[in-house]
Amino acid sequence: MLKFYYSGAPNPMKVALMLEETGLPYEAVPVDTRKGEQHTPEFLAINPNAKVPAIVDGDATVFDSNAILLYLGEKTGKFMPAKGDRLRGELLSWLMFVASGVGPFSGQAVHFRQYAPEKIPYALNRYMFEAQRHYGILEARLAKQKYMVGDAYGIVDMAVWGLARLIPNALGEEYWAKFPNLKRLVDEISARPAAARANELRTKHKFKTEFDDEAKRAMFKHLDVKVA
Ligand SMILES: N[C@@H](CCC(=O)N[C@@H](CS)C(=O)NCC(=O)O)C(=O)O
Repeated sequence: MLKFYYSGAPNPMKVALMLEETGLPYEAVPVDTRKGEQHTPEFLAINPNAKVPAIVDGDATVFDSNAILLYLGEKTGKFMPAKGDRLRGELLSWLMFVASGVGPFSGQAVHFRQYAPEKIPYALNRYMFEAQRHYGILEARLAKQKYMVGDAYGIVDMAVWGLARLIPNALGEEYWAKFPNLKRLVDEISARPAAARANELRTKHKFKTEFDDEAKRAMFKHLDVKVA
């Protein structure tokens, strides 16, 4: 059976949503990143980048959330345009845009806003600006069409949902007002039974909640080294 290595964080939740949407049978394997389980040799053999999510599906090992969405979309033939469809290029562009732009910039905005030991105005301004600029691009797209690609709900919407639903925590509560169409999509997806099941999954395993020194040292490896 497909093994899904996960935690309740945004990137694994995109994949949990897709697994629940497709109805594929899977075994959820918790990786408690606050305890450092992402750094065990067993997990590094699955994802050398030491992050969740990852899946092992028979002979195939796939890591990085958007790569997994694409893999599962191709495997099932669901939630994405078929090979040769004119929308395939758009799908790849938006999927990569979310993976390489929205995710990293909003991640850094959260880091400098909530976790950096010093408040560095330059870093805060740059990452808050870039996070908003990226969400603004999604907002403009969703002002013109209901879903990110074509006229059907699919894997890019799931990728967006995983990250954008945390806008209030990541950027601030007031930011929803700037992105009404993004909020419309997030709310629509969150109301789906598959999203409820994905959220419920997190309660099946007990993950550490404290963000203590052990958690910081497991997730922020740069704290222990000086490279600049
Ligand atoms: N590009 C990766 C990023 C994965 C990622 O950042 N995962 C976070 C949870 S959302 C994680 O594992 N954090 C633990 C750590 O950084 O040690 C993806 O899209 O899957």
